[in-house]
Amino acid sequence: MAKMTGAQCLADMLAGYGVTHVFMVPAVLRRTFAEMERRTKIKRIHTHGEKSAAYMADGYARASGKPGVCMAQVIGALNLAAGVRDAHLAHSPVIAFTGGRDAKTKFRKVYQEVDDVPAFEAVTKFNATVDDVARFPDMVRQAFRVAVSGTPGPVHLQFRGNEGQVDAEEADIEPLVETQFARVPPFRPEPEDGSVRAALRILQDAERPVIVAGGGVRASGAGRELVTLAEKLAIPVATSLNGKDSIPGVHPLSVGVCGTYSRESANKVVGLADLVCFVGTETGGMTTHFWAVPKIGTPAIQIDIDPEALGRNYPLKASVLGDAKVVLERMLAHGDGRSAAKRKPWVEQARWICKEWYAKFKPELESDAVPIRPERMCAELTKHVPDDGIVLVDTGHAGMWMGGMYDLRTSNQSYLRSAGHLGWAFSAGLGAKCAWPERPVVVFTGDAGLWYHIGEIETAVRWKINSVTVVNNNASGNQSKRGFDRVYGGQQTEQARELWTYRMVNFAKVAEDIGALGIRVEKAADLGPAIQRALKADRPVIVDVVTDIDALAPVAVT
Ligand SMILES: Cc1ncc(C[n+]2csc(CCOP(=O)(O)OP(=O)(O)O)c2C)c(N)n1
Repeated sequence: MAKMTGAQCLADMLAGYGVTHVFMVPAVLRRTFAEMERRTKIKRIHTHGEKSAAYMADGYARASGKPGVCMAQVIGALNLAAGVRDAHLAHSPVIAFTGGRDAKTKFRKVYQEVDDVPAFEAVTKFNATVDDVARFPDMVRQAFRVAVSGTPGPVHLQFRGNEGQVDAEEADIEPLVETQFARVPPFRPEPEDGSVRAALRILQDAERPVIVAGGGVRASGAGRELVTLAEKLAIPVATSLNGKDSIPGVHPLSVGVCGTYSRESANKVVGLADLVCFVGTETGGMTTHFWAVPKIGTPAIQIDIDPEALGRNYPLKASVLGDAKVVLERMLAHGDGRSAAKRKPWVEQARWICKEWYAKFKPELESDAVPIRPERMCAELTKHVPDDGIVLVDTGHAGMWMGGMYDLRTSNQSYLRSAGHLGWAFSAGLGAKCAWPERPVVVFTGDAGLWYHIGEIETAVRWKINSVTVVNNNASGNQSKRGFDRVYGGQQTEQARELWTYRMVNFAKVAEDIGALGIRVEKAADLGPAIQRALKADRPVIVDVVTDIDALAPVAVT
């Protein structure tokens, strides 16, 4: 083994694992950055905040399946931890590096220093310190292994020294790389044959079954197998928000997103089902509308790679432990297509429920109203997002509008959503575009969501990260309107609006000033052409859409 510095070793290992971009606010691992320039082609994306750096790494990771790497020096570590929280909630393989305490000086009131490690505990699968340069190879390998294995998730490594100066030291080390752990999934655990057959028997016996597909289907790359099985056995498919791209929304068996930020048709179909088959979903509160859809007690079966997920929230008739793609392949191989005939009336009923939903919302989806209706924005995006587009959606109202009203048209389109943090989508979209420069990336966010990290427009311009961000600009966080009406006993006071409204700002102008392309849209008829122009611009674009402050998304039905 040759002597090398930690910086040389880390730069070589990141390149070896196929990392193309890292996202950070300096100064951390400075020597590693210098070695990246000398030894690798890795792009070092210097952002306007650690939280947005973490979101970019998260968008990069979810869009590509490869770990996204973000970094902060000691004073930015908790900002970074805050940003890693969404990756944790979404099971996204983000690797966070921070600078941290040195044994020689800790407890002496070192400038900017607190013990940051505990803050990462709640939001990571593996949270560790690298105290000796000799540990670079094994700790970095472990970071990649943990991030992508099983149910993926974030990892934190704190390097000794407030800026991780341990990277300057030398040791006899080898930059070992295990490429198997360079992306999700590193393993495809085979299910027990008996468990597959037992689950399949229950599924085939059911007259009104529904599949609820989650983000685990995307992690496994099992969309095609899911749709083929649903077609073979004639089973409607609902998805979680995180699993929305498991099946195109235009597929005849797709009933939409179920749960809280959902489509009425999905909740109705799940509610009527005599059996629910959960695939790669943690059956959390959002997906089940706090365990009301389906009701606890509804017969259920579940497929997951994590044994602890099986049966956590719904008692099961059968469970299958394994990789989603492999399990669904096995079910397809053993499945009896003849059992589909008895489900014809059920599939027709599900289709009818979907048509009923569409008829109910058609006026808003096609509305020409001024200010523009958000539903019309969703319908225009359904039409204009290219066949291989990646769509990223913020939370709150953005999650409700797009979760319920937007449809993927092809299985090559991707849909990624904030797992709860307002302000995630714009930055995550930049990360996704770094991972897929050749695919169109379209972000949907509210104005409150954009404000969080609006400074990253400059990052996009500086690095030519050409995502398109469509802003539902109602000069407010109007999702909060209902909540404030409620606490004021039915109707809030005029003054209460100060709790959720903002100044109306022209984000197109702001974008232009920073060097991006800004397009302001005030009429619904201009939306489609604006999106098309943005997609062709080959520049970072903000499409600022002036919308109705009184438009409220429909609430979940049970
Ligand atoms: C970090 C964080 N803080 C607070 C919230 C609560 N929250 C959810 S939606 C929302 C307002 C959303 O406003 P905007 O993005 O403008 O969309 P609009 O409701 O106007 O459509 C807020 C404050 C959150 N989800 N995340």
